[in-house]
Amino acid sequence: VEGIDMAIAGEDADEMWLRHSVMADRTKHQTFCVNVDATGEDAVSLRLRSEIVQWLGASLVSDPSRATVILRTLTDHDIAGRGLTFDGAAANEGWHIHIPTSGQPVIIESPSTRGLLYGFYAWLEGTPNAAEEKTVDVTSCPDQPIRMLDQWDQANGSVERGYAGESIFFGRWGSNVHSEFVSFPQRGEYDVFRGDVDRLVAYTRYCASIGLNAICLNNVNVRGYAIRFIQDPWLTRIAQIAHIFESFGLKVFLSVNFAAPRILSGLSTVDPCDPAVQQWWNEMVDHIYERIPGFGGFVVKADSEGEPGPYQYGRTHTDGANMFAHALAPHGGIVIWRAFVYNSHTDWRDRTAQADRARAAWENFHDLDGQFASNAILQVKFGPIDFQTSEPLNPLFFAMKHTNVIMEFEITAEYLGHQIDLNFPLPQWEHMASWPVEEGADAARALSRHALNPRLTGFAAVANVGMDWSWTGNPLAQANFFGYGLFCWNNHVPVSRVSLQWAQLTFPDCDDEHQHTIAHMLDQSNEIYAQYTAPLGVGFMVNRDGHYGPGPDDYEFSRWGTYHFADRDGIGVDRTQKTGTGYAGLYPEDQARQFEDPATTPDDVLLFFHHLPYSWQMKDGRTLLQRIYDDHFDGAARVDDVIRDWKSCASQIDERRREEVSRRLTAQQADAREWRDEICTFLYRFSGIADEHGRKISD
Ligand code: GCW
Repeated sequence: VEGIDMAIAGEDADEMWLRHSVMADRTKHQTFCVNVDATGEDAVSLRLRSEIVQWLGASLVSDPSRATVILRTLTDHDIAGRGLTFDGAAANEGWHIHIPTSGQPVIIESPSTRGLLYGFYAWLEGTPNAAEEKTVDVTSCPDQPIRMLDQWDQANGSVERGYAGESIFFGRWGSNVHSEFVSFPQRGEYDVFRGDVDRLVAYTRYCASIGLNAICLNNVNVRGYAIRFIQDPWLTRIAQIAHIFESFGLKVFLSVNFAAPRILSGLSTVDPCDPAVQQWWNEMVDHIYERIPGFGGFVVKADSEGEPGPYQYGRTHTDGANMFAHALAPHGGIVIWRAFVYNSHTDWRDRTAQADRARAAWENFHDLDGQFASNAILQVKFGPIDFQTSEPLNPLFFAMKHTNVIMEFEITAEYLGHQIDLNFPLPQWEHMASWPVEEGADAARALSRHALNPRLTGFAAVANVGMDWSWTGNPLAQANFFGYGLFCWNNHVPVSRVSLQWAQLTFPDCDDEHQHTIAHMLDQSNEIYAQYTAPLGVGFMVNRDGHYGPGPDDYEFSRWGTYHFADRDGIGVDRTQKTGTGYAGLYPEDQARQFEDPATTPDDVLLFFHHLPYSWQMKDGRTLLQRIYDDHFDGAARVDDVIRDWKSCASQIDERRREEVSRRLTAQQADAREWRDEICTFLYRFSGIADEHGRKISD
C-alpha cells in the first residue's frame, strides 16, 4: 500500500513504552478483525491493519465470529441505539473498549478510524486495565481536540533546546543515511532530510500510541533551508513525511518565516496588508495543498527574539495571523500564532511596568481578543515568562474570551535540567491546566468555552526527542513524552498512575515493587528540582550559557528582562499594583487580591510576585531565607535518595539503561550540589545571615 511503511524501529533505537516483545507476546494468541464499514477504509485503517500484521505479527481475519479482538467503527445510529456517550469537542476521536471476563471477544469501537487506532494502543498499553472478575466497559474521549508536538528541529540537523542528539527529521549535509535522500535533481540544492524512514515510522507510532494528533516539523525560528520547506523540492520531502504522520492520524504543520516573500521571491515588503504579499501567501498555500491535501497549516513566531513580524510595518498581530488564516481557510487549514512575543532589549535600570517581561504576552495580545479569524489559534505558553520551574498561569488565559487558544508546554527540559537531571513535569503541567479561570472552568476547560471554534483549541508542547539511541538522552525522560500524551487526553490524569503505567510498560522485566520505585522517582522529581534551583518562583537564576546549572546573576544585568533583584535586605520581583510593576492586577479581582498580598500568595510563586526581606515570616513560621536554605539542602539531599532508589533497581535493569541513567543521576547530584552551594552562598553574602542548622555555606 502506497505510503504505508512496514518498518519497525532501527535496531539501535530503544523501544520506549512499546516494547515489541511485550506487545507481541500480549497479542500472540489473538486474532483480530477490523471492520470499518461505518466510516470506510482510509490511510489510518490501513495503518491499523499493518500495525496488527506487520508490527505485531498477529493474525487478521475478515470474519468477526473468528476474531478474539474486534475493532469496528460506529455510525451515529449505532451510538444512539447502544446508549453510548462520546463527549466533548473531540468526541469523534474517542473509543469504547469492552473486555469480557472470558470466552467472548474484546471489542474496541469508535466513531472514527483514528479513534480505533487510539483505542487499539490504549488496550495494548493496558488502559483500561482488564479486571479479573468483571467485564470492563470504558468509554474515553480526549479532553483537548488539538494534541500537538512542536519540533524545534532545524534544517542543519540541530535541535534548538534539544538534549537528545540531532534531529530525527533533518541532517547536516552529507549525514543522511539513505542514499535516495541525499541529493535533489536540482543542481547545487541540498536535501537536508535525513530520510530515516524506520525511525520516523517508529516515532509516529509513539505519537499515536499516546493519542497525539498534530505535529509541527520544524523550529519556530525559521532559518536557512527551513525557510524553503514550503517550496519544491523540499516540499516533496515534507509530503513524504506527512504521508507517514497522516497514516497514524497526525496532521502535519510547518513553521514559516514571516519574511519569506521577501527572502524567497524578493518582494520589497512583507506587510500583511499589502495585496501582493497576501497573494504570494495565497498561491504558496494553494501549492502546498496540491502536494499535501491533508496539510494542517502554519505555526508562526513573529516580532519576538529578533524574528520578523507585522510590527515592522505598523500592523497588528491579528493583521499578520489573519493574512495566513485567510490563505489557509479555503483548504481547511489553520494558522497557529505564538503569543511568546516580547522585546528582548530591556534595560535593567528600568523598573517600570514596560520592562516587566511577565506582562509582555498580555500587553501584546489582550486587546486583540475577538479579532482573530475563526481558523487562527493563539498559542500561549502556560506561564507569563518562559517555562520556569514555577510560574503563575499566564494572564492571557483570562483575557482571551473570544479566541481559539492553545496552551503551550515544553517537554524538552530547557529550564528543567536538560534531561540530565531527572524531572517529570506532569505535576507542574496539571497545576497549570487546573488553575481556576472562571466559575466551573479551570484553564484547560476554559479553552473550549472561549473558542470561536471549540475544535480549534488544545495543547502543544516542544518535543524532547533526537537521534540518541534512547530517543530522549535520558531513558527516564521518555516518561515526559509519554506523560504529555496522556495529559492531553485527560487533563487531570493522576500523576502516579501515568508514571506507574510508563514504568510497567518500559521496564517489563522489573518486578512490581521496583516498577513502583521508578514511578516514585518520577513523581517527586519535579518538586526536587524546583527545591534546589531558583527559589519560590523567582525564576531565571539559571546559567545564561545554555540554561543548565546555576548562574544567579547571569540575567541580572542582561537585556532579556527577568531579574531577581537580590540585595542585602531581600529578594524577589515586586509585581504588585501598589508598589511594583502592576502585573498582579492582570488577574481577575479575587486572584489579583490574593497575589497583591505576600501573606496570601502561594509559596511557589511568592518571589514571583513580591520582593521580600530575608526575615519575612513564611506560613510555616520559618524565615524566607531559612526556607530557601532548607529547600536547597533538602533538594540536593533528595537527589542522593533518588540515586539510592535507582541502585535498588539495578539488578533488574539492562546494563545500557542502567548505566545511562546512573551516569545522569551522578551528574544531577553534582548539579544539585552546585545549585545548592551557589544559591546559598549568593544569598548569604548579601544577607550575612547564617543557616540556623549550622550547615556549611561558603562565604
Ligand atoms: O525560551 C525561549 C527559548 C528559545 C525559543 C523561545 C521560543 C525557539 O530559549 O530557544 O526559541 O523560547 O519559545 O520561541
